[in-house]
Amino acid sequence: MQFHIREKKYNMQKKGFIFDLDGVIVDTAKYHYLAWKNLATELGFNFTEEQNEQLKGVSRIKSLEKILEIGNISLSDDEFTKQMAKKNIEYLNYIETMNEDEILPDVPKILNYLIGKQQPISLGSASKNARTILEKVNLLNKFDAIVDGNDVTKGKPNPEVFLKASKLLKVKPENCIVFEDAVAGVQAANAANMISIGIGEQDVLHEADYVFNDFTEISVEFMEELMSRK
Ligand code: B16
Ligand code: MG
Repeated sequence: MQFHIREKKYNMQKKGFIFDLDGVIVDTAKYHYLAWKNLATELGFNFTEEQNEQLKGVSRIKSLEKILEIGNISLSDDEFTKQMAKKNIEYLNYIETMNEDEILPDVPKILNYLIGKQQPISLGSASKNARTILEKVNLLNKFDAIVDGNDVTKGKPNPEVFLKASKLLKVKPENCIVFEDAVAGVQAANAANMISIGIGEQDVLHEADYVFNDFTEISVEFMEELMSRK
């Protein structure tokens, strides 16, 4: 992205930029997968990388429900809670080793660009570990607001997470732009009446207003155009 060119062509407005975490800022899906896979193995069934795709953007509770469905296993409430806690401990062990090298391409560039343009920025993640991860990769201070799995009662595709972010940023939902890698997240952004930008494959994220493979494909002109919309 070449952010130094073309100054002041557009009349910029204040928008709210909301970033999902896993799959947009960092690739923690691989760590979720390893931890869930080990849990499945212990329970006696296989859990594939393909099946893991269904868990993107989905809360921890819903993830375990889906996995148990795949393995055709039912657990008592107590055992369910125990397994979820165990998975999270293992996941946190993987997170422990994370550093700035794991930030996805051009993410710092786009965050710094938006900060330079005084655009409000929020996180909008389903993860209860979001703050820990942002600290690990040294990005926590880039955000004006953080909304994560600890702040919501309804998971994506419910728009609660993004509506809370818009409130904290003091920007109306229709003036917010969401970057999401999950189908459920794109649906949540659309339900919130926000502009949805899918990060990933067009085929998968076809419900998004725009789709890019990653941030290296997003031009300064595109960002300026978004900010100049009435
Ligand atoms: P945790 P996102 C989501 O993060 C992940 O995509 C999803 O796979 C995970 O189950 C969920 O967070 C909950 O994570 O167990 O850390 O609370 O994509 O919404 O940033
Ligand atoms: Mg995600």
